[in-house]
Amino acid sequence: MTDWTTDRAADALLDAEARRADRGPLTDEWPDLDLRTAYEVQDRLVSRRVGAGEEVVGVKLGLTSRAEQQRMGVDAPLTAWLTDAMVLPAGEPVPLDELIHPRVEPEIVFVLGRRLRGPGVTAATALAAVESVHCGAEVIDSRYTDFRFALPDVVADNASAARVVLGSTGVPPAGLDLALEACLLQVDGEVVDSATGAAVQGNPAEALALAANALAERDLALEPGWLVFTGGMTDAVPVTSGKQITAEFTRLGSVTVTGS
Ligand code: OOG
Ligand code: MG
Repeated sequence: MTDWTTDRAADALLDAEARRADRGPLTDEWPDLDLRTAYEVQDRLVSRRVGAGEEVVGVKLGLTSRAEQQRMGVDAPLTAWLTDAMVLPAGEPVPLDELIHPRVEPEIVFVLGRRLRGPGVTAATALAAVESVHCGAEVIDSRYTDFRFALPDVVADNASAARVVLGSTGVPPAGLDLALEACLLQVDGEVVDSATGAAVQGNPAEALALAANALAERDLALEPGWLVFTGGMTDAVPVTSGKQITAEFTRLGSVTVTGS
């Protein structure tokens, strides 16, 4: 028996975020929390946000690259929700006073031109629904102490979603080789990491297909106009006051995130 419910878990995570108070993993207190129930917590949490006036603007994938999976000790990709309140306009500093322990990671981002609904979506059919490809940066901010969690914990926590920054240059997918698209991650002008799109499930289009097929299992689809953040290509780096983190891509331009 447990006193935990999906409602109570969603409240606990929203409360941790609002108070900027990190907490222990849910699974410490709710060891039976399984993945299915964790997605229910995630959905509940996002319904609360929508009830408070936010709008869903897309999805993010998490743990699609080995770099991210190894760091977290978790070996499966997951999906989570993005709302308009999470979108940080390019050039605006990360509001450190609203976050717990934010980290930044470079991502390849799709903007959808058409609805994409699984099952059976392949990388090729997924790309056909894409209007433009952008570089991006995600600011993750786990509500769990030291980013320590098991897979159901991070799913419930909406995959640590906090802010997303979309690069301003949109490139049509035709003519891009997203597996070869490279990214240099720089902190205060120094290269600290690099990766290509192949780090993300072999190709970010595979991650997009994965998202469509995973959502279909819950009878959900990716909608036209939505953003899809395909997952960090490198390990995420902490963003602190005054620090400048730039992700520079081969064909997709660059995006810079600065700590306020
Ligand atoms: C989970 C979120 C990971 C990504 O792109 O892999 C993620 C976490 O590491 O806190 O957003
Ligand atoms: Mg991410």
